[in-house]
Amino acid sequence: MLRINLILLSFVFFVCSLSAQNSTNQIQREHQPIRIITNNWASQKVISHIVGNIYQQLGFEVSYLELPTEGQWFALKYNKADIQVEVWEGSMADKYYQLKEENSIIDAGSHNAKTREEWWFPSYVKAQCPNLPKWTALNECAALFSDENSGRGIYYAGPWEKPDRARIRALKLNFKLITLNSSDELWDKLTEAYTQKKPILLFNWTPNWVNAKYQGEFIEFPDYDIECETVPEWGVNKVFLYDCGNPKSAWLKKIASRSLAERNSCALNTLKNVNLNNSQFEEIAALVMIKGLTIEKAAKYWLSENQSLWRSWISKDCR
Ligand code: TMO
Repeated sequence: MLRINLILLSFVFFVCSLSAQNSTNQIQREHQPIRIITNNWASQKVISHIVGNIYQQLGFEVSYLELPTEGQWFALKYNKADIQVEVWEGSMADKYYQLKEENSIIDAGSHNAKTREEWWFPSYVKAQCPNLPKWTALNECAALFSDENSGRGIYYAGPWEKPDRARIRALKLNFKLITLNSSDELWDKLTEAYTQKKPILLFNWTPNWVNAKYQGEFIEFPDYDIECETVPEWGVNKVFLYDCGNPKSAWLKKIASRSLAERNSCALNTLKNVNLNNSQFEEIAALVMIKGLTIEKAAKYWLSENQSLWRSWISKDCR
């Protein structure tokens, strides 16, 4: 009898300690820092810190993980990072659809902002190349964008995933591509050219701060179509893909890891509510790029100026 009681007692003890351990695990999981991915352009960094500050106000620990856009997918899929606040259709749709399809990421909804990522030139170039912004003007004026005697133009790209070499080939453009390592390097090139009124062709996007300071236009390539990227016979080039531009009114999404969705509905649902429009994006980027604030100061300033907006994003699950 005593022996059976002892066995029973130790069994009860075992079960209790198991469930105690389970709930500590759960608490640890819930208190695991929310790992926010920061990329390499201004609005993305500031909005990451805006969301990070909101999470901290809600009592979460936050950490920031700086990653190039190509590196973020692995981190989200394999539970090394939790959120990305700006996923752009023009440069990231392929990877987004792939990971969404295999159920490796959570779509946390779109911003109201409509986006475009495309080749861009300052308006003063039109004086020398009046058929711009049409893409066929690029070959007529390639020499203007050249830095050598070859007459071959230069297009400056940023470190984002774009099939620009394929497009140059498909549209038979007499251009070479130079990839710069950061948005800062792009803007340095732009500022240098702009102050001397020299022709330049570079990657740009909207919403962005650039349009508030420099006048310019996107190149009008043949309109984007999904078949342009999948059906070689589509478009002006019957053999090669990518004979078109990027979408002109594209989405801008937030995404989260499955881990975050499992461990924290307050954090996930608050992210789902985060929503900015084009002019808000432009203002946020300008705080850093025109007003010269640091990323964290820009985030704090924006939060102090937009209290009722960001408070409205906090999910009911958080109370
Ligand atoms: C992803 N980006 C806004 C740099 O084109």
